[in-house]
Amino acid sequence: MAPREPLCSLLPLWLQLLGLSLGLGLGLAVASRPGVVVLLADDLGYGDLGCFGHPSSFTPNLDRLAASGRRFSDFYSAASVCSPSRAALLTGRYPTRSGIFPGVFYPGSKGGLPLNETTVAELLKQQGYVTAMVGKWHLGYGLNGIYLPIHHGFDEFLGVPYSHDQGPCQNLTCFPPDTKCYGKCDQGVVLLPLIRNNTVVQQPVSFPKLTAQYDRFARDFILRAAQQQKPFFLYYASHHTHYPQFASADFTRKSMRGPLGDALLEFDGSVGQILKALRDAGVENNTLIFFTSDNGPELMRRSRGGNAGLLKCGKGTTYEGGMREPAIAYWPGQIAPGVTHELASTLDILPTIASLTGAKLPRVKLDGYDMGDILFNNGKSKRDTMFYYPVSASKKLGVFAVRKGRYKAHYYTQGSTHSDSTPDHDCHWDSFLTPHDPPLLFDLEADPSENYPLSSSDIPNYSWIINQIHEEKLIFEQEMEFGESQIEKGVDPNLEPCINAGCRPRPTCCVKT
Ligand code: CSN
Ligand code: MG
Repeated sequence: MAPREPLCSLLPLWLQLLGLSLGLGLGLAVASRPGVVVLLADDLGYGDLGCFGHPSSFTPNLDRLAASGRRFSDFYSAASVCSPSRAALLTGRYPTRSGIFPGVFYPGSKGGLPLNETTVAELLKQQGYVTAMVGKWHLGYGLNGIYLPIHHGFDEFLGVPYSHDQGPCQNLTCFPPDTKCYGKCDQGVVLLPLIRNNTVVQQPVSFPKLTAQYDRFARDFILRAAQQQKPFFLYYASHHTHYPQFASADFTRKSMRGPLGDALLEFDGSVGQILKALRDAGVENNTLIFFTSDNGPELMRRSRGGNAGLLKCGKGTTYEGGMREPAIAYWPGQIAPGVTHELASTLDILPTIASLTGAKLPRVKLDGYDMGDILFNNGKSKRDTMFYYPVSASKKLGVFAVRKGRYKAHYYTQGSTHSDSTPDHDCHWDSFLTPHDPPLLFDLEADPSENYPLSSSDIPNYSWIINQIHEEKLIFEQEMEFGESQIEKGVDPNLEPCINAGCRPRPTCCVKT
């Protein structure tokens, strides 16, 4: 019997060619659509990492990303607390536009990130990406979890919908793993829920086991995507190093820096796990990793909070320590190692990823710029300004500070409870709202610590600089449209996530042991 003809030789030549070109086209398209991983730390300050100068932190994996990737010296989040900062990261828009002010979401918040906002996950889904989020969300839960990540472009979610001090944590094992949590957390609300997609699967979460679960979820997602030859987007938002500090047994008492150091070490371990998963999946050289933090350190927690390094104040303020963050971009073979002093922001992540993947930008006002030139050509930033809104952003007061180039002008300053207990009184809650006319002017290149306000006797072009900044502020504020506040919609305790639907009495019945 004659050997069977291979199938393709039975097909007409034009069909074979079509198949070949389709296959090639798809292959190229897949190769040109890189994996994207965004790693976000919580309340981690500018001075907290070894690669940003901390003397007793131990972060070997992040240091490796920094050594083989691009480290940013002048990278900003768009807010000094969680919810607005995360909204900006995911949408590329100042959180005033999406209504994420004042402050942060609570377990029973009625509002959330509006569903008509376009997230980077939604953009990437349109490009054929599979998408997942793991960790802290903090952009609302709402009625039956209507604001969860799975309603904002993420195919899968495993995590906690808000901060882990926004529940009674004193009964939970925390740090070290066999002891109760140190310090106070919110009372009178449900125990902290762990959510998979939109189902509460554990309440309360087990802090010492949480990170291992997250890492396994992330690894499974990456390996599955690679196996299916799908481009993927992973948003890993760790609870570390937000208060109260916790770590699993493997990381407890392993750092030189106490509870925060151990929590940071565990976060760094997750970075190592992600790198290993990418390597095992064979996609490390086709994946962009971007690491940063959501806001400055919570100095009120003393040595259990983070550290802003040489920057002034921390979380909750519009000083540099509140919003300038450590950041690293890593992509072997695509991003040359080094440090960039170019101005950049979490606002720029969406436009950068869109440009990288050929995604169409959403047809709304965006506040971000493509960082491609900084990342891939060691070039200049398209960003020249950064606007600093306070936690209680209002149309009436507008922006508190503006950075343009090397100069920063403060129109208002205000301390914050989140930045209490440092020696600098300007940071504390009882440094009340103070207008400055003319604004306090600092040269952030010569004086990154904002120690020495400039006057016309310090620099000859003082008035010109003040005028330039003022003009930028006017234009920006003219174009700023405040969205309806999602946080002022208030709270309804019945909306808090509960593992026993319909149980009474709340919140205590929402527990499964
Ligand atoms: S945050 O920290 O969510 O990381 O910003 O856990 O501003 O009222 C901030 N706040 C609880 C928190 C409350 C937090 C606030
Ligand atoms: Mg935070």
